[in-house]
Amino acid sequence: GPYGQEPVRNKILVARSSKPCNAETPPELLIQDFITPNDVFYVRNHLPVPQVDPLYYELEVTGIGIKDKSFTLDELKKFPKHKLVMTIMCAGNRRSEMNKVREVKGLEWALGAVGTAEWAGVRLQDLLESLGFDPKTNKAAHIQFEGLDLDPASSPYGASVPIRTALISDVILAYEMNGEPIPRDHGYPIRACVPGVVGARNVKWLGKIVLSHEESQSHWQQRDYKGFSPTVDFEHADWKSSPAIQDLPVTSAICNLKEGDVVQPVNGKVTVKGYAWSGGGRKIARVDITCDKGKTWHVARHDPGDKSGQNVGWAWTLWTAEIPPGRINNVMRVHDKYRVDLAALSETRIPQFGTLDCQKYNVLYSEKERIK
Ligand code: MTE
Ligand code: MO
Repeated sequence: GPYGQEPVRNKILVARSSKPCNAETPPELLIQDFITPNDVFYVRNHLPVPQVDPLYYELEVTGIGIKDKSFTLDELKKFPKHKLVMTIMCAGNRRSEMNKVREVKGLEWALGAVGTAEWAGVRLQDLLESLGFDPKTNKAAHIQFEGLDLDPASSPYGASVPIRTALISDVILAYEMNGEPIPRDHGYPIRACVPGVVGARNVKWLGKIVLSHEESQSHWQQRDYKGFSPTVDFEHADWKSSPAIQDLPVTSAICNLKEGDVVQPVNGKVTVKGYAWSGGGRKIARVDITCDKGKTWHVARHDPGDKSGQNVGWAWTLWTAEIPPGRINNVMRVHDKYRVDLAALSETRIPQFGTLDCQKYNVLYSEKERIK
């Protein structure tokens, strides 16, 4: 069947569906390192993973104001190689927390549909300029990306981003992930890496790029990945009335503690760890955590991030905070240990709702600054 050629996967990933494969990183592995190893990076597939022979692979590039051309993998690798340290997050990340507020359609992700890698490949702008693209005169409004994965009616997965996003940000067409050829699950041999925008636009198994007046007409651009008023459900959404999600808002999640965990303070403190990230290149300036509904705040420490200093805002911040448990509201004392109540450990400060996007429930308040 169509799922007979799936790659072998690390069993440590937490499965959310099997055909197609959707699986997330366990929380303790997310915060282990700034860079998420390839074999534990979350997998979000809508369709079977295509089998691509690198010898026959071609990337077709076409559209407004450029010469049409198909590039082989070798031709793509002849362009200057650029590196990009980038976090990718699925719009549905943390939907299971949102479901506690109001049930929504979609996979039951916990907080592990996110990860950070060093991607390397060709800058989209370099590739387009080799085809005569001129940013000053070009009339295209959108860049469409098409995957080589096909639905049962043989339509490919597709998405688009506004041309401005593609040119002001460091968009690359990656052939490497953390120094290795991109694994099949993550888009072998070429993947569009569009930093700061929702995972869904980072098209894997890239087969075609189109410069167009229009957005991608694919199902995933037009009738999915949009936000609506809380009372609108998936079946009754007026899809044309809402724009396609691009930048994601700021979010922050606790990864080392679960609801109901029993912890023993060390030197009178409980350690809390997690990640924080915002779309749009808005680098995390600070993470604050409250245990008393916002009366007092503890400033978290940023963990050592990308050593090469390449985290210009496209990647997450891992953080650690030490909190005196005595001040944690509603936390039950069990002898000298404490039972964790995550609702008491955090505040919802970033209300954001959509049928598909999440109201992030277990959030810390994160300050952010725009860097671009
Ligand atoms: N690209 C193709 N061709 N097919 C897909 O199903 N899924 C998208 C995006 N790119 C998808 C795709 C979604 S919704 C997300 S969140 C990311 O890829 C997931 O990337 P990952 O599996 O490498 O973590
Ligand atoms: Mo996604």
